[in-house]
Amino acid sequence: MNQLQNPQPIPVLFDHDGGVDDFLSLLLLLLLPEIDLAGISITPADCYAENALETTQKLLALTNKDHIEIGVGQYHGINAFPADWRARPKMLNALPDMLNVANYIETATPENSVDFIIRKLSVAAEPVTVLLTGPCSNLVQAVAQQPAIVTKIKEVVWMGGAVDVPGNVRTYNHNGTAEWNVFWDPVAAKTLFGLGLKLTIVPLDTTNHVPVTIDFLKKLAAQASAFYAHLAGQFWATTIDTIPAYDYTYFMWDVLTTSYLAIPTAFVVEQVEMDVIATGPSAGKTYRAPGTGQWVQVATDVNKEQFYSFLFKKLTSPLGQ
Ligand code: AGV
Ligand code: CA
Repeated sequence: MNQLQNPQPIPVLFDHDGGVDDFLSLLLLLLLPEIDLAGISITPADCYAENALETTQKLLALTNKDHIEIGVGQYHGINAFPADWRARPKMLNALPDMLNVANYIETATPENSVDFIIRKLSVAAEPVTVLLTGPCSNLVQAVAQQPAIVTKIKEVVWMGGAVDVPGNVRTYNHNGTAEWNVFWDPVAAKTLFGLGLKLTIVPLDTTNHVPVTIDFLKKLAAQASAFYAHLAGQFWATTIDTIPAYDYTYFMWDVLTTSYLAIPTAFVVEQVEMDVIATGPSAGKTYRAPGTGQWVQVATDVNKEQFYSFLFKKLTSPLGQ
């Protein structure tokens, strides 16, 4: 570790929703020396919780970090993810590298994510960055139950929303203007925007620039003798059949959002007054509301080359470098 560059790792609480992309984000977080992961909570949104818990525990074991505690959410949002999306990441647990993890810690009755977030923030010695790569319900419920924890939140960084681009929800009675993490619980999203926390969103506007490309995967495969590069390549390979159309293209949504913590200067950010539509055919739409909205920091663009090279470097390095 370069002690000069990283004198103090930043404390991060991570809530993810168990997608393949969320696990690549978790792997990246676990490999970043600039981050001190204070806890992981799961939202049962783009996954089934039992699969997501197993993958989370195995990644902790594979990075020698199984002291990190995990919470599992029991709240199910207003608009469920399609079942075939939710089932997909189960495949990760069938990959040889994951089947071969013998000694991982299995928690029989994990703490509820909301209680977990309250507990972790309450005991934090300094304000913590909360990273969300799924819906925001767990955090919003935690703040509703224990408002004092807001003083322990330094910043919320959320993969969510679509500001000046179309959304990615294609479902019955919806007009396509929302991004899925917001749509799952649009009421919570509206609440989150109103909490007055420092909030940075990484919406589809930015993530649309970083698809999972075969070129990137080929480059990573060439480094497959590095264990984590090999593992990440296997994970991404499970997403590649989502490619045929815009709606079904797999992007590095969560991985990009996670990278914001380590390479914020690679992003273009804009302060925007925004609001969320909570119900109806535009439920989950995040929109500019000048004069009436809440101030949100929006990552509107990213230096793609800087992002891909950062990611490549971290995934091909040994643990913690
Ligand atoms: O909308 C993006 C969010 C990200 O947090 N998720 C996937 C990422 O983890 C929902 C999503 C959009 N399209 C998808 C999604 C797809 N084709 N498959 C699975 N999930
Ligand atoms: Ca996600």
